[in-house]
Amino acid sequence: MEAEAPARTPEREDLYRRMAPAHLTPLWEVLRALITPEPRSPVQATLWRYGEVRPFLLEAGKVITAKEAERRVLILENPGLPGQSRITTSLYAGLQLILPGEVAPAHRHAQSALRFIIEGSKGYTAVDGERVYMSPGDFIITPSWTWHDHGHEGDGPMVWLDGLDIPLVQSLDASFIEGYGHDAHPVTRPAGDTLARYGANMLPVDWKPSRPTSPIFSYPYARSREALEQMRKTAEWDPCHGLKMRFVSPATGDHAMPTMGTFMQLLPKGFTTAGYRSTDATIFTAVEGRGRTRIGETVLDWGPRDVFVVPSWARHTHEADEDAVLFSFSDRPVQEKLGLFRDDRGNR
Ligand code: 1HN
Repeated sequence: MEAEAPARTPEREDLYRRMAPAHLTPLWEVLRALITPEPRSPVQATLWRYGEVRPFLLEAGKVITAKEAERRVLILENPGLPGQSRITTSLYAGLQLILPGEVAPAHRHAQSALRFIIEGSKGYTAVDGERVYMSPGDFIITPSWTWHDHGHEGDGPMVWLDGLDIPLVQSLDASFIEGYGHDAHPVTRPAGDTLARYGANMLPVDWKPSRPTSPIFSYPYARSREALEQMRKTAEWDPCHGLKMRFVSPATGDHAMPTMGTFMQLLPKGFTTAGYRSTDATIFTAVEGRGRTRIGETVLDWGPRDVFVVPSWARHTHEADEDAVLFSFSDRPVQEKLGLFRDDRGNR
């Protein structure tokens, strides 16, 4: 392929001008921008410090109720994609606040949502009539087109990180949303029913999955953390990831959600990962520990509850100053299913 676009001669310019009203445009003028030799992302490596965001969230809690807002969320908008409500090209992220006694009314949408709990307890999300109580470090799923409302029966603010596949659905023009018409969907199952039914290494004998999302919608931190703690005893550290696990559906072994891959990793104190890059831009939040992530010239110093994003195909390393636990999510399941996912463990 030629390194530069063909020259624009007066004859060619005249042709382009005359074809434009017919909704025609020459490929050779745009080919190099359309198909790049490797990913060229507008996404910028960015960190949101929880200490900086939290006061704005609490202030938002004073100026609007969860009910009026529908969802009281501050969007984590990537500075490379201003005004687009995206944290990466394909994903949306925000920090949601619910205060004691509030409700976020029931609705359902085509977009899938994940919640990763940052602060507070005794808040719940109800999915199709089953309440799941949420605590810090828990990973919660709201599958596509399921009714969901949130409430808070505890004291103090409750905050979680929302991840949704909004831009992905937008790019496919496949968005639907519907209000339930009442604040809460009726409670139809006791809290804990789903985790017992599908999350105890057993499945109901003749049960078959009816949707591409995990039947479990709560992955409590106590269980994930305990697994990491047990596994560290063998000290089988991956040079690029430390000890990194993928959340899965117990029904299929596939990613827990069809559009978003979710991960939890342990980096022991003093560990520095080898350079790694992959085509899935990834959103991280630290649950425990402090450290930093180097992405080219950029250094992101993180601590508990901070959120940061690593762009597609950006080589990076993580360093842990203390035992650190990172939760992360990306569009990896989509890329894998479409045969697009690539990663590179080289250190150049
Ligand atoms: C939504 O339904 C939630 O259910 C959070 O908590 C964020 C952002 C855009 C559209 C719907 C929620 C959302 C959202």
